[in-house]
Amino acid sequence: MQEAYKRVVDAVLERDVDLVIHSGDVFDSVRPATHVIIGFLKQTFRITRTDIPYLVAAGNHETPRLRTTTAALEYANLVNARSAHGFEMERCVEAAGDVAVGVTLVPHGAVAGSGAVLPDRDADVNILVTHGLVPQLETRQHEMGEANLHSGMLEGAFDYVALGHYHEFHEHRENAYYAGATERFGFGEVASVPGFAVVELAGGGPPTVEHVPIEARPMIDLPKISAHGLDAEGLTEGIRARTADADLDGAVVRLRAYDVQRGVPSGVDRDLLRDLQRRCLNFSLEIHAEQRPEEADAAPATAVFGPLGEEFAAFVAARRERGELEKRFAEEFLEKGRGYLARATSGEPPP
Ligand SMILES: [Mn+2]
Repeated sequence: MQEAYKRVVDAVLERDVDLVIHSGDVFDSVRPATHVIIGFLKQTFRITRTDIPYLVAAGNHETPRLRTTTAALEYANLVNARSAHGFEMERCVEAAGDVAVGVTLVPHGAVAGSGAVLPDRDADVNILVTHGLVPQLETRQHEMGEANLHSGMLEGAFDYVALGHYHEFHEHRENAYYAGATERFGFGEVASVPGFAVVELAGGGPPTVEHVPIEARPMIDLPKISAHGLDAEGLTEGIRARTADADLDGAVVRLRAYDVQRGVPSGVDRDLLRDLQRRCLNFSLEIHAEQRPEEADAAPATAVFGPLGEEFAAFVAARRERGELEKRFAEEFLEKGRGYLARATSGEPPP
């Protein structure tokens, strides 16, 4: 996130913009790590210290479940950005030269409670910023806790609607766009182009919207392994062959193996996996018992084993052998733990 956001700020400062808008999910949680918050504030201040207004409406990831919890996004206000991160819509008017820009921020927490949202009549130009899925948007990217934006909310006569949540740059209407994410967040997005949008509003006509790509971390989906008849040594060799000549340093890498027999994954060479974990930003080895990718994709991800999964299985097995865990509890514990690890690896939130 850090590098991508810095690149966006670099690119924004190269252009002569009047206003910067973030349409949500600045952070991936209500309580992000301190270095993540500091990185965000440092970069955001590079914009606000030049007196360019910066406005942000919180997304689902950074919105607290309880109204009494403080969202980390509130820190943004300390560097003179304006963040709406609660459960109410917020409005303000910013000056862009001699133009009064009315901005209406409807954060994730206020989406459900907002009826029709109307522009500010006293402003020259009106922008609505909100976060959620628009009706009819066919997307594979479904998340727990996301909000659907009802069409009534988007029908006010705004000059521009800045939408957040969907990770692709996408035109919903001629005046309503998703800017898209600045990073790829999973292998479903291997083909997407991270970036941001530059919007030009002139003369009351439809806005001109340009998607500006930014350099992103390489994401590599290695050719799949068919592990039919392979033992642990054979699978190790398969992994070695796929990774030996690939340029994986600093990349997010996935390698999938199908038709893998029981017991084989635990025998894969650990030094090789450790080395791959070191070289890649993230190396994920997906082990599937199914013979074909389509079957595996249809079934829920139940069998994702990485070094961590093996570690956990070994932990449970050792405690069972020592008699510290009762058989039924150990089985349930192992199954649940594996489920959590698989979901964490796939980036899905827990149920
Ligand atoms: Mn979101």
